[in-house]
Amino acid sequence: MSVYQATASAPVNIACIKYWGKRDTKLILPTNSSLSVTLDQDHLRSTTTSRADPSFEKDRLWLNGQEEEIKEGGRLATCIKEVKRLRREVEEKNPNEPKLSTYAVHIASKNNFPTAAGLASSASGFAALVSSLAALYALPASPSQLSLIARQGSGSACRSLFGGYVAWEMGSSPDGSDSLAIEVAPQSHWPDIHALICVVSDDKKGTSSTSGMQRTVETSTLLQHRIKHVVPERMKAIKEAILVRDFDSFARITMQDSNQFHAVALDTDPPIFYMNDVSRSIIALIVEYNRVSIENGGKIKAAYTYDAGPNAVIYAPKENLKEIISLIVKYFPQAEPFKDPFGLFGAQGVG
Ligand code: 2P0
Repeated sequence: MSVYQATASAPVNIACIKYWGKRDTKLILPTNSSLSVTLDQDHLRSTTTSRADPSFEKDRLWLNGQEEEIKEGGRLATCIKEVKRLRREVEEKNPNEPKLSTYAVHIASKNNFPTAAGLASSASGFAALVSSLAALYALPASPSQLSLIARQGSGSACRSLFGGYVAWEMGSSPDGSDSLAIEVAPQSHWPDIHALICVVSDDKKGTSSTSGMQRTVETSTLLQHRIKHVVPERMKAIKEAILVRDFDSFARITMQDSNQFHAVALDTDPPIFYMNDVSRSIIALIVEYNRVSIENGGKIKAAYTYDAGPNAVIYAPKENLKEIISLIVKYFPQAEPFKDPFGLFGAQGVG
């Protein structure tokens, strides 16, 4: 008897231009395009195994060993349904293919980092889920096509289908068919950029991204300005910076966009605070580090960015990492020691 099973894994991505706001909450269509860097190390990944079997009674999913309900019409159910739809197309074209789309699937997924700590676990999770189902069903789909499905699991997940530098183009079609991820450049184009992740807290976050961003859409006037007048220009400029490997521009845009994302969170009613005092102190440290460099005729050496949580991600060229790590350890002596250079609190190559 044949066993139909496949395993896939996907890494976390960290946005430089932030996704925050939906114009369609069911299809997960964003109010602005976004751009991220996918991390390439083994320590921030989701790994998912999917199995189809005629003896299974219903689709089931386990996350880190705990069974999760697959709610009808919910995000998980939508992703599974959409991948099965693509499988049916394969079966219709090739009648000899086993009818896997008619079998229920069992899916087991695990993250090797804290869930919901502002470290984008839903991004790697849904990307790995869609990838493992696509492998199980041997779908002839490109990463961009799969990103259309992963997007419906969690918006930011569409960007984790690619390594390297990735854009999620917001699209304009009401059915979402052009709201997908594209590769801006592979990691190999600019391998010198590293991401240093400083885990300020691994507690679960207070306001989920999903509910927080809709509150922002409903109440923030600053968000409207951002969508219309800021993000389109920034998307162009940061893509250009990546293509010509201009770290100075990449860093300035990344820091500005992190600041504006947290400003729209603050402009939400009631306001949302994701950063804490330690987060802000790390910003001050990076600002000062860059100021001294520029004052001495140098360039920007590091860029901070924060997602929907207090943890800092610092992008920097590899040559500056040692210096940055020693600064952080000096000013935050209570921080976890750097157990290994690729731990949660350590240097990540991107890609
Ligand atoms: C991002 N974030 O671009 C931004 C920056 C958080 C801050 O994408 O509702 O978990 O599942 O589509 O993808 C978090 O939003 O939200 C996020 P849903 P998601 O990475």
